Amino acid sequence: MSQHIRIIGVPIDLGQARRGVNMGPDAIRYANLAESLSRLGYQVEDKGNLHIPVRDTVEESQLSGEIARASVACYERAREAVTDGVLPIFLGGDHTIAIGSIGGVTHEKPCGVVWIDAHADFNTPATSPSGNVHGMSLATLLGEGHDELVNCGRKGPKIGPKDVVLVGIRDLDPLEREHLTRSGITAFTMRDIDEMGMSFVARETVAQLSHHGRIHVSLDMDSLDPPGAPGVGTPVPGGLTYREAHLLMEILADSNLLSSMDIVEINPIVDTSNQTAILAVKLAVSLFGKRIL
Ligand code: B3U
Ligand code: MN
Ligand code: MN
Repeated sequence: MSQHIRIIGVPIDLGQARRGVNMGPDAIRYANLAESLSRLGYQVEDKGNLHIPVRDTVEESQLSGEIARASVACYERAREAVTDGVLPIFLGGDHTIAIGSIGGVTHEKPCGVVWIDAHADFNTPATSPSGNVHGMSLATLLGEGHDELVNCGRKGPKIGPKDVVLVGIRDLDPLEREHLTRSGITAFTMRDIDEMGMSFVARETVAQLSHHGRIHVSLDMDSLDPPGAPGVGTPVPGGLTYREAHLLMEILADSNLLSSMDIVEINPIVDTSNQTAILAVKLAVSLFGKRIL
């Protein structure tokens, strides 16, 4: 695992309707991400933010085009990080950033993806009730969605259904649910976590993804239970507890396979005292840290 971490901010809020998620990167920086990772012994470099147009200046009809433009920029940064042998952490922004981050880190070779989310983000323009692109990010990465997004960085699907495991799922749209069932993707719902425990779910997740020798963690903060992480655009009750989320990070850390990460959907406007970003930083410390004993 690389001892050099590169922070890349992607302040995009074009994939959903609520303003504020574009301030996520600064909220996470303010919660001391870089200092916390330095304390673990990493060399940490902050590359600042990608330039993303302000929501109010973008016409509705131009949204997917602008998201595509941002995704290509993010893709190039992700690809460059892999070439440079550093471990990139992408700070959202909404979950559309994963189109570019995961696209870019898989430019040369595939990697496993752990998608931690209350939602599956497996809508397509045909199944989505909202039309919001952040609810389509994973389907886009598997090759279904707006053409300019599916073909961002390189043509076609970026990952296959066996390359990704979903954890924390509890809110699916009806057609999205059918689409996910047909896809063959492994999804651990909150019910699975309740019944089998996070320890089993996390170990199964690693077992399914370890063959690629590299794991990307895409952490949507709405996977957490809203009382501990209120600063998200679409909170859903019944999420991961503090302890479940940390145990997941710790078991992923034990794999020694972590190669990149997204932290997405933090909205400081609806948060209190930046607690959602503070929690995200604690989770990143568990993900990149060593066992306590
Ligand atoms: N599935 C819904 C809601 C949603 C997806 N991702 C988030 N919310 N954060 C949709 O709009 O596709
Ligand atoms: Mn998401
Ligand atoms: Mn979500």
